[in-house]
Amino acid sequence: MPIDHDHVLSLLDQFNIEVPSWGFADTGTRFGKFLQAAAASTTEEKLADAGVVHRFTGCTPSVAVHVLWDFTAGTDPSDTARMAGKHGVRIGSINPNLFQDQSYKFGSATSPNPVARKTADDHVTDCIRIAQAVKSDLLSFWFADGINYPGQDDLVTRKRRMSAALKKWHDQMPGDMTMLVEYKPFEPAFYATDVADWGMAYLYSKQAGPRTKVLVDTGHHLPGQNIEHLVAFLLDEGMLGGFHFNDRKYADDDLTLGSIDPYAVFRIFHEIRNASEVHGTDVSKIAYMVDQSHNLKPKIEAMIQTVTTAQELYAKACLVDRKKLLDAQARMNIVDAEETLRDAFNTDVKPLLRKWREKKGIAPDPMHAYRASGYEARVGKERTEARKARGESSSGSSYA
Ligand code: LRH
Ligand code: MN
Repeated sequence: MPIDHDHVLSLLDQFNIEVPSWGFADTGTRFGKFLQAAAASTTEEKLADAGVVHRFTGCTPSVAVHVLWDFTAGTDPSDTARMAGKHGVRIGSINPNLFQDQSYKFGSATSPNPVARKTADDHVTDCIRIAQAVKSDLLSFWFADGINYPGQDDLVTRKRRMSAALKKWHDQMPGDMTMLVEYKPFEPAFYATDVADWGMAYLYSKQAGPRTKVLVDTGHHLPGQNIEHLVAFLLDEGMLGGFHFNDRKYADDDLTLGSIDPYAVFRIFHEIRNASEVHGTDVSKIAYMVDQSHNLKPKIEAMIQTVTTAQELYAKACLVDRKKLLDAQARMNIVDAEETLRDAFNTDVKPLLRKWREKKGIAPDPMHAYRASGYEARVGKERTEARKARGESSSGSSYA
């Protein structure tokens, strides 16, 4: 099948990926955190690193921020938006933090403790204010809410509290803002999580209001879950809001995209292209975001690797010969149908991406160009000095 390069190049033009501020900071597991000299500690350093990734990849114009990790109480959030602009990026999705406060021991919006529910409500009100100040139109919710033991709390009462809270926050948002509901089967709760799977997130979103969609974090599924199937389902329902991309072998490992199962990511992108090209579904508003913790890899290299891998797998999905696929499906010829996907997946798209980068006026090999820039060594020195000057040994205590 002749490859319509221009078609794929124009689809790549629309394929922007949002990077997480917390992906540039020192992160770890409960067993420890390995520090990197070049790790970002301050919000400005995280935005500077995001700017570097955008400069070398050309497709990461926005940065997801986590309110308690990236905004200091009492400071003007629009300063952060200006800072982002200085580094050639903009503030993307606003992530409320409804899991770190001590009052959230039994949950946030679902907690039997009214103090926790008030803390959560006040925080979300603040997040909506910040979103308006930085001109972000995306509020991205993840709830650690859940219980650890059977009988610990009434699951239905918690469900009703969650519905009421999401409905209130939906109606509180200005009309141009959308909110995403991210589900997760477990961790930190280890018996029941209040937003545990796509079905619960779907219903909570429907009940909250028309500007509420489901966020699929690829690491938030029990082993064996067919993620591209639920993506196809949510898309056809008009309920897919976005993704947190990462990879995993076991649980919410937050490894770099495509490092374990690139074909799985390709299959997700295939369903998105299929929904658009075969079923006419509007896929233009899907928020493609990365959510990873780079505990061992150099953080900016891990992010560049992730973004270029996502571009490659998306370009491959754009190459699926859908006319041939539909014909094989109609003939119920399984092998021919599967081979149309494998042909696309096995196509080397690096030449196409080099052509796309050439058109964008950026280096053909982002990783090579970044390494040649010497950025990591330079900021490693600067930030080690800066941390010393601030009397910090490492890049701070919080998660990111
Ligand atoms: C929870 C999660 C959520 C974030 C956090 C950094 O596991 O995926 O999206 O807020 O990671
Ligand atoms: Mn996530």
